[in-house]
Amino acid sequence: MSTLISHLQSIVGTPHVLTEGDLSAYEQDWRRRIHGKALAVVRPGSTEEVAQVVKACAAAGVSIVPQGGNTGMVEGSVPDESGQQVVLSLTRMNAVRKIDAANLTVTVEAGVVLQSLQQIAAEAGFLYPLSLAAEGSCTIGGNLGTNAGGTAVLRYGNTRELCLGLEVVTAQGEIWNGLSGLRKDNTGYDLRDLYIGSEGTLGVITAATLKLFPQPAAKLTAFAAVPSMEAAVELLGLAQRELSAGLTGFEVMNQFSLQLTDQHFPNLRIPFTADHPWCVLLENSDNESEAHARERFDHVMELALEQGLVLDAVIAESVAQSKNLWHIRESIPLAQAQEGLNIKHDISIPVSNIPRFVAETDALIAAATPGVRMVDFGHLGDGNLHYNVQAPLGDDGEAFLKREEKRINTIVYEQLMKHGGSISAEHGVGSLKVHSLPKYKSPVALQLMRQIKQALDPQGIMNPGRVLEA
Ligand code: FAD
Ligand code: 2HG
Ligand code: ZN
Repeated sequence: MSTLISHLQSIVGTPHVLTEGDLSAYEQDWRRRIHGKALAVVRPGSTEEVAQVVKACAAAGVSIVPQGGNTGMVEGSVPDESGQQVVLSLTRMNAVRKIDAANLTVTVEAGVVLQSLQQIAAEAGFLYPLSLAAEGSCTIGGNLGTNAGGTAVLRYGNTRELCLGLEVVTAQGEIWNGLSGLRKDNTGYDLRDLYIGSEGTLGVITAATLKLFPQPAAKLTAFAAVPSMEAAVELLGLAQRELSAGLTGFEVMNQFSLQLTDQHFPNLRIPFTADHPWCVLLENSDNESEAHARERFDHVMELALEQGLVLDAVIAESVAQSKNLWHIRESIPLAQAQEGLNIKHDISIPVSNIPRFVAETDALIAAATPGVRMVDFGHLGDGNLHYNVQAPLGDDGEAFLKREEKRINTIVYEQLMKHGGSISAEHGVGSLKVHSLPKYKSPVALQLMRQIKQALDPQGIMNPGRVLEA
């Protein structure tokens, strides 16, 4: 192994091969559920260096875990405990290669942090719409690797829909330049879409050409209390009809998720937490003006109040207030983390089935594990719930997970199958759900996935044991 380490040092430079000291930022996942041990953390500075690193690892038979901001939620971005895997950190590759204003595209390297890209796009007069609470540290490579969703999917789609081309280093260390920027290209199998969402198991994404959009003239946010999940779904339909493409966010939060956030972040000034079972955050993006946006939003809220879909509502008076409302929603995962280890279910269900799913599953979980606290929130606008389960008050999170995680997962997953859902909406499979996948995905689909893995990574060195069992 020392030969491989010196070879890697000769490729990327000795300071960029980390083998000692505190490597926990690379070896521990964001949720603090697993702590692996890397043979080395390698930080290449160019696509050519990535290709050479992959070739060196392949020759030595050493597997590679690609890593961006390490904010992934499914234990897919950190090494296992063997001390034999190389973490390939892309964060040094953070250049913006090109903005093509007429083509409405930007080409960036994989290590660019999402928030930097949003800012760079805004400075050039455009919108890059992907938005999620980890945007200050997650990277474009990680977003593509997981096909991240976030809060604007109902209008702009997942990361896959935002990507026009990729540059990839294959598992053999070849460079595929597919940075076309074309909106139409029917020249065979879609390799781009294969790599997107493959969680580092097929190759390393080193750069991407992404779509830009015109900035809306105004964005307004409203926060509304609703009497039930049924009402939240009806409100979604009303807002879609009235605002059509202007509706760019529709998030739901249950009472306990807001109480928990209030408890851990008391400065957030959450409107009406205590009295209502559910709250909804709506965002309206308008191409005319703020006054026009407000007029349309007022109209939606008036209709919703008349129809009993909304019990109380505030419409932000300023950009700062809008940001604060978003901040409340985005603080829920952080509040959950502060409360302790918890069971996460990042699930999707046809919107029409969500009220029944939630009512039935809440009851089943309460009967199986009395006292658990449901932290239920998410992107209702695209049918994605974070249907999370916090240990009963006073129960130790780790002990609770050991005791109950499998049982609760089975209840939730069986319910998802009954209601036409998926066990992973936007976070991916990683190693967290890899053993559940065979039970809940079509055997034919799984077999095709295995064949693709075998064809693109015959040596099995790319992030083994993630997505597919090793
Ligand atoms: P990492 O965590 O480093 O890696 C994630 C996966 O991608 C791993 O399997 C890794 O091997 C692979 N990968 C990383 N870089 C590359 C590359 N260059 N080439 C190939 N594979 C690669 N996700 C959502 O979808 N929506 C949300 O709303 C959302 N909110 C979040 C909020 C918080 C507070 C946190 C902590 C996470 C959230 N996430 C969300 C999950 C996470 O932020 C996303 O999955 C994000 O896209 C991961 O980016 P990253 O750079 O941190 O990737
Ligand atoms: C979000 O939407 C993220 O905030 C995280 O996807 C969800 O913590 C979670 O379960
Ligand atoms: Zn989410």
